[in-house]
Amino acid sequence: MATALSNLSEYDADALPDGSPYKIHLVVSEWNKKITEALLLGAKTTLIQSGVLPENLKTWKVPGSFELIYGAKKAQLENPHAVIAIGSLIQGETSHFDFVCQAVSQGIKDLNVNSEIPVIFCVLTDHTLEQAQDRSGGKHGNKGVEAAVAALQMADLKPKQG
Ligand code: DLZ
Repeated sequence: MATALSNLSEYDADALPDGSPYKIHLVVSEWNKKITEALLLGAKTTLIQSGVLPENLKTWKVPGSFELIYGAKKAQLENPHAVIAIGSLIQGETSHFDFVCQAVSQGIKDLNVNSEIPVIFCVLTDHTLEQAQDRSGGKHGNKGVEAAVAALQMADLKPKQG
């Protein structure tokens, strides 16, 4: 998972599924809002460039990353083809960060296990604000772009012959 000095957000647009049939919901945490808004912009821009119709995108705002689980569960009830959960957790002085990281990753994993609608994990878990900036439009790219690519791939998931 090392990202040392690499931008992982580049993708081959020609290899992506056409987004025009798909409805995608984005659930966004308001904590570290500058970071999550940058991730949201990266995700929405990529989805629209891939053919998703603006009227087929819906955005839900939740107070913090911990609430992404409930927000994504509510979004699933509207039957989109995929949900993207966007958050930014930045380590503080206590172990709160570890508990919330653990809860959010497990909670979103559980939604994927228990529902037919994929939930994409676009939650930054950084030690510093600078690391978060590097991954939300900085030197390591924009993880919102990568989440949008994953959402389209999962919305379009089907087996290949052989
Ligand atoms: C309380 C809290 C703290 C300290 N840090 C963050 C953070 O870095 N990123 C984030 O998304 N949310 C944080 N929160 C808020 C919790 O996710 C949650 O909203 C509250 O504990 C209320 O349930």
